[in-house]
Amino acid sequence: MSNLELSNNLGAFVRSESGRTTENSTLREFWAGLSAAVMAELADDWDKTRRTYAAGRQEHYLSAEFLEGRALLNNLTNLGQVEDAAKALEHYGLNLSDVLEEEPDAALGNGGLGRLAACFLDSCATLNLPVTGYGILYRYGLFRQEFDNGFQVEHPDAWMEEGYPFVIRREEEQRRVSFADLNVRAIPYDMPITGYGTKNVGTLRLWRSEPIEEFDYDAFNSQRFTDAIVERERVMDLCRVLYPNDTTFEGKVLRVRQQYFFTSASLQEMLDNYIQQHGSDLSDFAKYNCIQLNDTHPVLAIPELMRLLLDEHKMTWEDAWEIATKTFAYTNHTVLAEALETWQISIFEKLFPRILEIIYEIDRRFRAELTEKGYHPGKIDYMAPVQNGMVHMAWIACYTSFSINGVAAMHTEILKAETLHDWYEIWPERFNNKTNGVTPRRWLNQCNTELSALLTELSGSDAWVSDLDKLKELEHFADDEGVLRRLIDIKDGNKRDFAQWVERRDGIKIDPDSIYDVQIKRLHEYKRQLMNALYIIDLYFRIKDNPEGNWVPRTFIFGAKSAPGYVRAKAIIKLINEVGRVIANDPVVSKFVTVVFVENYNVSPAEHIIPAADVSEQISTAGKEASGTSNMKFMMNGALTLGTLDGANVEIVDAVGNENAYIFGAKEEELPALRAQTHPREFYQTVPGLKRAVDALVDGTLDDNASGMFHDLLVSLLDGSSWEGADVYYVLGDFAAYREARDRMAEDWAKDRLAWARKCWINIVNSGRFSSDRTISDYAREVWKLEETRI
Ligand code: 26M
Repeated sequence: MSNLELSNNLGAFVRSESGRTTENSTLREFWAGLSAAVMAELADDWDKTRRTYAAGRQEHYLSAEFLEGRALLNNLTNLGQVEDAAKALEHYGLNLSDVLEEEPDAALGNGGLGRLAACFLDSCATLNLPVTGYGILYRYGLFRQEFDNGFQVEHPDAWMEEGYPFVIRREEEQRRVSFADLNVRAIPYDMPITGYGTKNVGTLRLWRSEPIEEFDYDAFNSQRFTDAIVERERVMDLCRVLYPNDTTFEGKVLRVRQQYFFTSASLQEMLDNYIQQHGSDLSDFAKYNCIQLNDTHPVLAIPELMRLLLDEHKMTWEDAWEIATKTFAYTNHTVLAEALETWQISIFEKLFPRILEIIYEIDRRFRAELTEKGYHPGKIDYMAPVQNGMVHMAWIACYTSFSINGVAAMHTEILKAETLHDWYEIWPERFNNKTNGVTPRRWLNQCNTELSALLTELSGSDAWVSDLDKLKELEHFADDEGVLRRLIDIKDGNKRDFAQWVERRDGIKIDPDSIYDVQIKRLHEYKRQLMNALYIIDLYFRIKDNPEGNWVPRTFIFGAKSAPGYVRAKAIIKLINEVGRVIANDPVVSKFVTVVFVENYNVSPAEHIIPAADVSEQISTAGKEASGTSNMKFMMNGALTLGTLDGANVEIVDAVGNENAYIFGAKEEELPALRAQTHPREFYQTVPGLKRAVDALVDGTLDDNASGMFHDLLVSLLDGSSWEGADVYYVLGDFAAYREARDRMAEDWAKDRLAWARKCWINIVNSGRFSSDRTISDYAREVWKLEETRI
């Protein structure tokens, strides 16, 4: 569609959305109309891409979560129609960025794992790779967070209740999924995934459950009307809500139903497509199909593929197993023991006895194979798919998959040495690393237009947007004062924009001339937002001690959701809000310090926060954060990392050099000895500032509204409990090093903005290896064996 066409057509699309004149249409209806115009524009190429991909080798990305965020700007950019859209809207007296802000975030994911899946699809489209994402069309995405007196409260996120233009229902491609007690229809809703500089349009297919018959007419027409309605709701329940946990596993029946539902529907489609394209002999299935399992959430696809091949397609076990072991690849995203999925056998018995039977057979053959190989019975028991009345999803994944990967070099090493050590010993060739990445389209080109314009100007083209390694050629500008001054101006502009945005959104005033120090990620003890808060409390006291001191003005920015049942994480949210309140009410400290906790943190707030950040807090206990991905988004946007040697931080420092990051704290391999050496109470007593900061939790400085929450935090640091030791995450142990590094960082920033900007520049131009294009190229070449396929 040319500029002229968009201008001419927009009104019609808007009127068809609103059923009113354009004068009387709302901003939201303009958003819907413009989005509909974009969908119309994509339709032909999308169709063509789907048909082209169906014929050749394909990769299928199975994930319970896709955290897509907003779609309109991304699609307009990829179509090269941002300017046209802005002009078309101008005609109606409207501003494109206001219209864009009308779009709800598609928050069908919790955090890192779900957002990674979204970045991956973006890269697959851009690289013309025949990849399709499969997931669930949750009616309610991740809960909407509100603060009530500083406490997190959760509200439902009915993100598509008013209609959502970026998914198309494909009635004719529905499948049937059967549970022992329930049969449902799976209806696909397809979302187009556009790429940069290509006409290819990939697909994210989200399944929604519906009753087999619109109503049970027998019941409906008899005295059992309400039973019919209730039964219908039971089916709709399946896709009702995204589970908001991202660390601790909970064996909820509805959750495992969701997992089976979307994996079964996806596999049925793959098999049907194979038969249509290549005939009914399925022996070459693995030649044309590869399935990546995004953590263990879709691992039921393994026994389900076996069931379909055995029962529906009458294959022998050996032939079916041969296909399964050549088809599946598994990605692990965590080493936290409490996150590993293990389901009670009794649940599987009730929901899908045939699947359980198949799992038992996998288990029997596994035990036989390892016994044959001469392994110790104790080890076999530990590694077996079924043990002690539980089904171990990760063990099924490891046994079946031809590829097992971690998400950063350090994480993969920990998998090999610890979490999956026994598997590594037996099948070392299966293990490989794929360090995560993020899409530079959304996380640089779209969210930071000024910096992007500078990069395009200096490199003479926008080729860097789909080849981020090109930025390396700009490294020499690190010694060009003119360029560094422009970088400083751009950052200052972004900081002013953010100050405006946050004031309008949350009513908080901040000083754009202060250093913006940011920690945005899910709230978890291992991520140590508590250590960050203790630093701010300590700083508060230090400023009160010396109000005339030459304090660097600082804005501490947080964004984080806690799992609704994670009591200690919720206490930390309350604590940060309370620290912010106390500081805001202090006439002296508030001159230098502001704490902003951005409510309902999500993808679109991140797009406002990251371009404005000076400091990127990546402070997890070493060994706990598998990779991290916000660390990559920050460096791309010229923020400096304040971090531990954990996850992908290790590779970031490797890329930029020690002098261009602020690394502190205990290393993973040092932790056991350090813990044995010093009791947390000793740190508490001796580390400068620490006792006073910790005591503030309980001495009346801070108010937890008599909930006892802050006292519990103090106990967790100093004493632990009957089930865990004191300071499990080494907050007190790392505090001194954190304080030193963070103080030094603020001073460096205030002392010499040019030297600081130089470091930022080095970070930006060395972010190429953290593009998800690099990650996806590696998967495509080394795991998926996938060729670029242009339409
Ligand atoms: C499990 C069972 C029931 C309900 C929910 C879950 C669940 C959902 C999400 C468990 C874990 C989930 O996500 C974990 C996650 O996001 N891990 C992060 O993955 C990122 C991408 O690889 C890494 O960068 C982060 O380090 C890692 O914490």
